[in-house]
Amino acid sequence: MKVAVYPGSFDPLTLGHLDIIVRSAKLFDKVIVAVLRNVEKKGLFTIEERVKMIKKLVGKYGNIEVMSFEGLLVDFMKSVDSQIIVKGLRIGIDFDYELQMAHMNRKLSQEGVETVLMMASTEYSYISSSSVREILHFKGSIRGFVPEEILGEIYEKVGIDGG
Ligand code: COD
Repeated sequence: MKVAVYPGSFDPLTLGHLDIIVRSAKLFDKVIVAVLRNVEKKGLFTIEERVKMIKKLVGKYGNIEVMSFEGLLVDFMKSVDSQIIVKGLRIGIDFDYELQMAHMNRKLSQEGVETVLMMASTEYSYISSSSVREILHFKGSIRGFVPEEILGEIYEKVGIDGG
């Protein structure tokens, strides 16, 4: 069984992330969305909130799971018995970063883990969680950047009235 892991911060999950999740679920038997619990970086949403929102979105797919992890990604990969990391690529600088991470993770896992890079869909290739957070900071509308199903939770968290 081919189990792939799609790791990230997902603070919050965007339409670009969801697109990669759904597309990779067509390629692999199972996809685990792994939300990093980063003790050094607080983030806008708690890990529990992020996991809950993602679960709400992927519940209808039979082969997508959502989990959180701490520490090294390669250790998490081992714990779920997966050898495939999925990452999304938007623009050139994503490639530079992901190339380095892919080599790091391959070496750290003693060549037990491969990274599969998936191109972002053109319509989502400019979306990032950081720009979504910035728009929220200024109480702007994030409709069209994150899935409609989680807009309510996001607006409630930051105290925006409906958008
Ligand atoms: N369209 C398509 N893909 C996208 C889009 C979009 N609009 N936006 C983001 N993505 C991709 C990103 O390129 C990335 O692949 C993924 O989605 C997740 O994105 P983010 O921003 O939520 O998550 P990151 O980049 O902060 O996640 C970093 C990790 C959690 C993967 C990384 O820090 C990690 O593995 N940490 C664990 C410690 C470790 O093992 N480090 C490696 C050894 S040094």
